[in-house]
Amino acid sequence: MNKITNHLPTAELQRLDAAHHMHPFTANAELAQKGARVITSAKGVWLKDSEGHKILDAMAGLWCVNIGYGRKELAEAAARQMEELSYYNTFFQTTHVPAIALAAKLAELAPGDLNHVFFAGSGSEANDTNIRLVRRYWQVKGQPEKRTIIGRWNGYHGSTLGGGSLGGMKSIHAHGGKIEGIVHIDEPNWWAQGGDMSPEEFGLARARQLEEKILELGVENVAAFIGEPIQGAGGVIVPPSTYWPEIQRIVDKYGILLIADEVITGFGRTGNWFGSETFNIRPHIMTIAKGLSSGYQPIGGSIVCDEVAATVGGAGDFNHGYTYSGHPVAAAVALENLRIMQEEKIVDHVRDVANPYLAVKWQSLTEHPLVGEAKLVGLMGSIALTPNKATRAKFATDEGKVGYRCRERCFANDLIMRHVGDRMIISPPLVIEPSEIDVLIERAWKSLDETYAALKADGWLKAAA
Ligand code: PXG
Repeated sequence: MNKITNHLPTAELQRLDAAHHMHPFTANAELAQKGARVITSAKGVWLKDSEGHKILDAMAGLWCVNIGYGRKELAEAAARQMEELSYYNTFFQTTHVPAIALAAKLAELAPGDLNHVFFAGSGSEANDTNIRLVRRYWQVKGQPEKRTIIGRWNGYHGSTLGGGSLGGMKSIHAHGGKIEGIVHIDEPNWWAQGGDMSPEEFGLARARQLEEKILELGVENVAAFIGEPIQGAGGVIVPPSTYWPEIQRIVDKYGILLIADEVITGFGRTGNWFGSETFNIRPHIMTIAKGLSSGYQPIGGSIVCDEVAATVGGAGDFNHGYTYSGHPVAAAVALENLRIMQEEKIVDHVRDVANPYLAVKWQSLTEHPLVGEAKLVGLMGSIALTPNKATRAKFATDEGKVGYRCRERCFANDLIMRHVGDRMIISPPLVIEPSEIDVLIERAWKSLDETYAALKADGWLKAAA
């Protein structure tokens, strides 16, 4: 049997990894020197590595393992589906039961008249679909010049050329460029950019940039606005309460399409099925991936409202699709994941148990000398590290260096907590229990203490001028 073995010594695995495996978003030569940590198995919220460490995964993999690791039911659903129908496409007037059932289930779960699903293999692919979908929509409506899409600086929508262009990460644009017809407005990041404004004033000001941008471009040229209800990869930036209502007002006023990228915020992450519900947003299209299958299979998609689906679907072929759109095995696994989420009331667990329990402890981290603000919505949280809380100062060292050191301390303490710049972020599996939250907080305090001591010793507690 051709079994994938874990029995090689760690150093040998690391050597092979360094020799042959190109890691995403990684300085590969640097990692080769150090050796990647080899993860071998996982159960619930816990990872195990090749050295036997038991690591608390407060990132749910990459924001995706919502129901926790190692659920046998999903493995069985995959095996059953592979035996029955391992693959068939949905391109040429055929369909299959898993894609039908999953599309119908998503139409039931999604708010409003988001009733139609275009499947993809990932969030990036789904956002590429969205670019073509909104441009095609306006073309069919007889307004082909309406094709510019407005996104946000520091937004993240994937790393295909389309997804990376919708996103506002300059570091991504710098590697391979950006497609035409996508522009960006500033993000609603009050902590870093709010200056002397109150969060509410700042939220309004940032949302009004959308109106300014529409007027500058001419509404006749604007197809859509895309945003994550909460920016995830950008550092768990929770917008001020005034932000989304104002965005919604502007979108409604000018009649452009609204795409809510729910790749992270979907499937319970914010304490509702979708972040759009948490923030009272009414998107025409929702991007989904990650928690849709809890990461057990790669699958994503766009959930599309009646009007957009009818317009695009009523005008002949839409020349777009992926070999694995609606892949039967991925769809069967996603369905089983959603069944578990519903039957075990996992969204209720987030809202009624895990969030309230974590919220108090998460907020108490602001008592630590390094921690400025602490934000938590559902089970998506961030803390801002700062040398001066009163002025919300940045460190004198390059942005991200302190965050990186803190992440290294977390790693050493068997806690996966990521850094984005000098913000530390969490997004644990939604099934996390209070006793596990205690461990998370204990390890976070220890890591912060160690970071603080190290910064102090190295003279790194200085604020930027
Ligand atoms: N939209 C959003 C909001 C995302 O967070 C994507 C689209 C793209 O999904 P795929 O499946 O193509 O990766 C994402 C993915 C990070 C990190 O460092 C975040 C993501 C992916 C990789 C790394 O936080 N989010």
